[in-house]
Amino acid sequence: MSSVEDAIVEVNYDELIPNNVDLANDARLKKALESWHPKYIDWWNEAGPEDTQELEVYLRTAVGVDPKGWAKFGHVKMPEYRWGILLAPKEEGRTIPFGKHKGEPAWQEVPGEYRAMLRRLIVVQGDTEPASVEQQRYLSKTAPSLYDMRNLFQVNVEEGRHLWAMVYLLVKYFGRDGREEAEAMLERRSANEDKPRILGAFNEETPDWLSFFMFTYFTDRDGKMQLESLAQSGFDPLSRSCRFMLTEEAHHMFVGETGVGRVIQRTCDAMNEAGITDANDIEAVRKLGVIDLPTLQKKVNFHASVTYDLFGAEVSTNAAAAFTAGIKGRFNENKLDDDHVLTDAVYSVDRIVDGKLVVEEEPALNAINGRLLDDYIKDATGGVGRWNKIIQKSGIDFELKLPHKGFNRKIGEFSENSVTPTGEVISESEWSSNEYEWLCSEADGDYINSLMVACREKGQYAGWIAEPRVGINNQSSDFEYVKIN
Ligand code: BYC
Ligand code: FE
Ligand code: FE
Repeated sequence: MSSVEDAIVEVNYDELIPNNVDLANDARLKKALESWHPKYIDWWNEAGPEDTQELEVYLRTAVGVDPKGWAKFGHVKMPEYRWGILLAPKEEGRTIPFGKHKGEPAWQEVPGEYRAMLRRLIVVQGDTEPASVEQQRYLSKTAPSLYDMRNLFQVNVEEGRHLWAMVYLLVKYFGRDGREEAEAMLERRSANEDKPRILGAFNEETPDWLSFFMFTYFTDRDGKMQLESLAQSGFDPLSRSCRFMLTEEAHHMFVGETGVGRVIQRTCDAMNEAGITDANDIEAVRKLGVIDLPTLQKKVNFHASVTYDLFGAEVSTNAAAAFTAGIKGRFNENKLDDDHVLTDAVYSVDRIVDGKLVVEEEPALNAINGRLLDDYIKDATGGVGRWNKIIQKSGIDFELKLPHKGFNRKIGEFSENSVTPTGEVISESEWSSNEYEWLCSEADGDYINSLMVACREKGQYAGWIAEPRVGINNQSSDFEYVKIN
């Protein structure tokens, strides 16, 4: 690639597709992306946020990739949002950081022997992005405030941009089959029986705002872990794409963590005002029109466990092959202190043998997914602790917990067993009779739904959620985040 490309840090907005990849000088790529663009807009209008074409939304748009000042804010209509292609700056002399090609120069083109593997990973990553937008299609109707509505749309347009990032890689580096994969991204639909999205969690519903906040806390965090592992890739264009995507991802998890935190705050405040001290008195708390803490725990159980499944089987030869090939690394690979080849290393894997939880050593290469899941669980613990601080400070006796790794699993070591949130192995019949102690029942869902009424006045917030402490981009909480004409 030319040194011209390396020098581009500012994004060129004069072109139809803003980019820092010197699109103007790559006629074939430009043509392919310009023909994909209208199909993308059709998809957005058909499957993206419903009836929102005329709304003017206070969005950030990436205008560069300098970590200190990469975004600008302004009101835009979403179909006119400038979805662009942005890569983190190239690191001169970068080498492949792990696997059997460790130390060789990073690949600037697709290595032939790993083409199929690389394409598969890029397609899986890309598929999740539009899937999440589809899952969130109807939420704006019941937004608890303009501030929240704006955050939803911000997440949506950036997930759209993440799709662009993967489509760029497919179209630029994978020729004809890459173009076919790019089309297929717009054809699959979340939860569609005939052409579902690829991974389990992305075919689940996001039926209410509590689910949205939990999703952005738990499932966008899988995005963080996976993108970080792909950012280590020896295939440099993938690494650079993912590094920039991670910059945007932080806000998605912020929306989730603060969203759940505000729900907790409101519940605790309402309980204190009413003089209710027993957090488990669900009936009394619900009479206040707020979400009781045990129901929040059930939501945590659901979203955490379906997200655990997104790591694939803990022991996986696919993951071993991708690591050895230098295509997908571990979380923070560059900060780990070992040989980064792992030929003789071992890793502890939790599993069930004869009905009992045991820990067994596996070759570390085969346990790459298990390790990433463990890293994820550690990463997800922090925010749960901050939620508990809110409860504690309110003087209420209740503690939220992440469910055990084996709870409600459909994929991997625990998929054949029933495990409680605290990690007890139980029979199928015990599971069936207790399932709704741990996961939301239809009645719980109906209750949450009954609270979902739109609040569309500036500075107004629905009764089940506290106002944010700070607004977006230093604006106040009663700023007109969305102009509804
Ligand atoms: N559902 O050896 P296995 C994000 C399949 S989220 C359905 O167990 P492997 C975002 C698997 O595909 C991040 N199928 O696992 C968040 C394979 O099928 P094939 C998304 C599943 O391959 C919020 C077979 O089972 N990015 O960005 O080592 C909003 C055996 O596979 C599932 C990535 O995931 C499942 N849960 O790992 C917006 C990174 N799990 O190939 C966006 C790219 C496994 O035999 N993907 N299977 O037909 C990967 O690294 C890997 O594909 C996986 C699976 C980690 C997903
Ligand atoms: Fe994303
Ligand atoms: Fe995200």
